[in-house]
Amino acid sequence: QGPSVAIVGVTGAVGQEFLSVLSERDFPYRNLKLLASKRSAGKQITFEGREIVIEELTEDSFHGIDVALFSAGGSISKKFGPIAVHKGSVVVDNSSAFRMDEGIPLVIPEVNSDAMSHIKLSNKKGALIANPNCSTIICLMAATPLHRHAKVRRMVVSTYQAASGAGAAAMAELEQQTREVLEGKPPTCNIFQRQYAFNLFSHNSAVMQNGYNEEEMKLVKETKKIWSDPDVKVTATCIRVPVMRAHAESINLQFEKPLDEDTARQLLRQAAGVVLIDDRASNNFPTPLEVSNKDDVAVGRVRHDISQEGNHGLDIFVCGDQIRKGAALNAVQIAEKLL
Ligand code: 2RA
Repeated sequence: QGPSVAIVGVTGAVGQEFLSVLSERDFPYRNLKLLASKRSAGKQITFEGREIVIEELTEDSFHGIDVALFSAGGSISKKFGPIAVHKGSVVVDNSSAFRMDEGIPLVIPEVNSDAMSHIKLSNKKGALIANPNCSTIICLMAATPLHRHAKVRRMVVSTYQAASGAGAAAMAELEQQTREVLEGKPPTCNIFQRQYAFNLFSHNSAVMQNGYNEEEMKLVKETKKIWSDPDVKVTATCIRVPVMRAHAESINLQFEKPLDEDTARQLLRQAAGVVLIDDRASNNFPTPLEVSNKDDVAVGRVRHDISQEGNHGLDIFVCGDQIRKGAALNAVQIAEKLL
């Protein structure tokens, strides 16, 4: 008798990926409730050979729900997450609403599952677990095995983020603009109010007082929380690039202890959820296309940082599927830890 599961935001890109991942991983749900806005209520979704009717999300949606996977934006999570917890559900929230709250576990299962070890469905008690931001997940999947071995003192991250991070509409607009530009037509700019096709631009999140945007500050703050290391120095520059659904990240690391390239490669080869693609002879390294729709984060360009003294610096390049490991897969892996 597995858990009863609800998906909040089932019509979105991540909501749809929740369904794919639950099915592919044969998650042992007893029943499945699909929740979305009034606009989508009543529509049917074919899942595992049966028709499921989407229900409108209301305060009464969580009776008897053991696990509620949320990906419907921060305001929906803020309003309905606590209601679900009060009804006894364990909420896995993909929004940023609760990530930095004291006492709310922010979890990448391969990295810090101990942060949620006190939460089990058998406790029959509601709780909320936050899914980190996609660019944080993808970065830390690669950086953590190295951090555990040689302790990162400083991390510099440059991200190249896919359209999917801005939602299904942004993916559709990228495709539409690409066609329009190739046909010599003016690009339709509704999502980003600028041409996206054949272009790139600073991440579309708000720029804060310190000149960093919200996406960059998520990487900085979430890394410190997930590593339980408030002193680690992190800086980031997040860029939106014309790629559909996988993020790429260039990561420079400064370690407390020496770490040579070969040891780093060995650690990455052994890391769960990571695949090493690091073939200098054929100039073959991770690409967003090759990790798209896949679970693993790919790491390559592993090299000693020649600008740092001794063996304390390393550069790596990482790609990961933003909708999958960056959101839906990570959340379902958290749910699996509850069983
Ligand atoms: C982005 N990290 O890629 C965000 C998605 N939540 O824009």
